[in-house]
Amino acid sequence: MLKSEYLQNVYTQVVTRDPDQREFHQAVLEVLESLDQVIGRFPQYQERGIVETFVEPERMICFRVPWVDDQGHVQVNRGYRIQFSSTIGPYKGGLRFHPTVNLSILKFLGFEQILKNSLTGLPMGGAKGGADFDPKGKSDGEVMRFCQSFMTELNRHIGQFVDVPAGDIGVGGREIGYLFGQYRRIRGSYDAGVLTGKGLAFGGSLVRTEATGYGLCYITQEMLRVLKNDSFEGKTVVISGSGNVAIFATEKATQLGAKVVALSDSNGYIHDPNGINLDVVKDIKLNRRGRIREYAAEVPGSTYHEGFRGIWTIPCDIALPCATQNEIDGDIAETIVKNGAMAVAEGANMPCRPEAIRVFQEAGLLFAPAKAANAGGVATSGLEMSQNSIRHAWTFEEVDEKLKGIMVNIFHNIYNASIECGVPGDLVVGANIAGFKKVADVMLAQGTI
Ligand code: NDP
Ligand code: 2IT
Repeated sequence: MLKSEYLQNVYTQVVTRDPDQREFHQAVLEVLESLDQVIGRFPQYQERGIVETFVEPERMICFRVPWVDDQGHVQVNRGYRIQFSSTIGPYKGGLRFHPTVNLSILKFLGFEQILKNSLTGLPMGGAKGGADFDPKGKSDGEVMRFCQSFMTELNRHIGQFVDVPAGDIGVGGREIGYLFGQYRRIRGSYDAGVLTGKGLAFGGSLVRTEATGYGLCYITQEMLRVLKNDSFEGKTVVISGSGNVAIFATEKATQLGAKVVALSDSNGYIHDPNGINLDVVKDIKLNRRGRIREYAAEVPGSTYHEGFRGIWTIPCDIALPCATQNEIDGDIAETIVKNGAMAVAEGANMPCRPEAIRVFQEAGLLFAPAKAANAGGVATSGLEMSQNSIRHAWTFEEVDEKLKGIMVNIFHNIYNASIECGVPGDLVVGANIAGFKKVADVMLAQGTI
C-alpha cells in the first residue's frame, strides 16, 4: 500500500485497467514506491495529473506479421510497437523477438525506457516493440522474410524524428540490417537515423555492439570506486546470459581485471573456474549461433549444468544478471548474499524481482538498477543518431570516451538524487526520481493535454 492516496489511486487504476499485465504492474509499482517518498514536495504533479498520464502509453500499435517459412507454409506472428512517451524526444527503444513477447512485457520495457533514456541526458523519448516470433532454429532466409514483413507494417509508424527502434533480445545486427533494407526499399529514401545498431558500413556507430555490456561495467566501476573505494580488479564475477549484453560485459569486466567464471542461456550454465575464454564464447554464440553448453566440450576444466537458475549458486564478488526479466527471486538473492557478494548491477531489464532487490539492499550490497546500469546501449544509440545527423563517424575511442562519460554522469546523478531524497546510496530511488523528474517537469512545461 502506498502512503500517498494519489499514487495509490494511480496504481489501482493501472491494475484495474489491465489486470493481467503483471510485469507492467511490477515496473510501475517500483517507480510509484520511489515517488511515494517525495511526492509531498511536488503538489503540481497531482494538480496537473502528471503521474496518471505518465503511466499510460501515448500510443500502442499492434499488427499481424505474415511470412513464408522454408517449407512454403504461411506463418503468422503478432507485432507491436509501444510508443510510450515522446516528451523529451522521438520515441526510442529496442525491438524484442521472443516467443514470450506480449503487451505486458513490452509495456514494462517501454515504461522503463522512458526513465532510462531520460537518465542518459540525451533527447530521447521511450518506446519498445517486437513480436512473438522465435528466431531460434530459423534459417537466415526465414529471419529475413520475417523482418521484411514486420517492417512492411512498422515503417509507417517510425522515422528519425518520430520513433527510432533498435535491437533487444533476438534482434541484433543481422535483423537490423534486414529491417533497414526493407525500410529503405519501401520509402525510397536513405534515412539512416531511422534505426540504430546498424552495420558500420551503412551508418552504424562504433561501440554500439559493445555499449550495453561496456556501459554496465563502467557504471559498476564508478559505483565501486565512490561507495567502496574498490574496483573490478581481482574480483570474481558471475554473468547470466550469453547474448550481446553478457558477452561484452564479460569482455570489459575482464579488461578491468576481474575474472568472469560463469555464463548461461535459457537451458543451462557453464562454470569455468579459470576464467571464461571469451574467444571460444564469441565463436560459439556470434559465429555459429550455438548453445552455451558447447563451451564445456571445448574448454578443459569447465563444466556445463542444466537449468539456468543454478548459475547463482556459484560464489562471486560481483553479480551481473544479463539474460532476462525476473530471473533472480528472493531465494536466489539470499544465496548470492550468503556466498559473500558485494555488488549487483542489472545488465538485463528488471532481472531482479522486488523481493530480491530488498534482500540485496538490506544486506548492504551495492545495487545498480537496470534503468541506470544498462543505459549505455541506448546512450550509444543516441550517439549513433547524432553521427547520422551530422553525416560523420567518430572513432572507437571517441565513442567509448563519450559512453564512459555518460555512465559516470548517470551514477553521480542517481547517487546525488538518492541523497536529496534522504536515502543515500539507494540507487533504485535515485534512478527512479532523477529519471522521472526530468520528464515530469517537461510535461508540466509543455502541457500534457
Ligand atoms: P540476446 O538475444 O543477445 O541474448 C539474450 C540472452 O538471454 C541469451 O543468452 C538468452 O538465452 C537469454 N535469455 C533470453 N530469454 C531468456 C529466458 N526467458 N530465460 C533465460 N534466459 C533467457 O539479448 P541481449 O543480450 O541484447 O539482451 C539481454 C537483456 O539485456 C535483456 O533483458 C534486454 O532487454 C537487455 N538490454 C539489452 C540491450 C541491448 O543493447 N541489446 C540494452 C539494454 C538492455 P537463449 O539463447 O537460450 O534464449
Ligand atoms: O533496453 C534497451 O535499452 C535496449 N534494448 C536498447 C534500445 C536502443 O534504442 O538502443
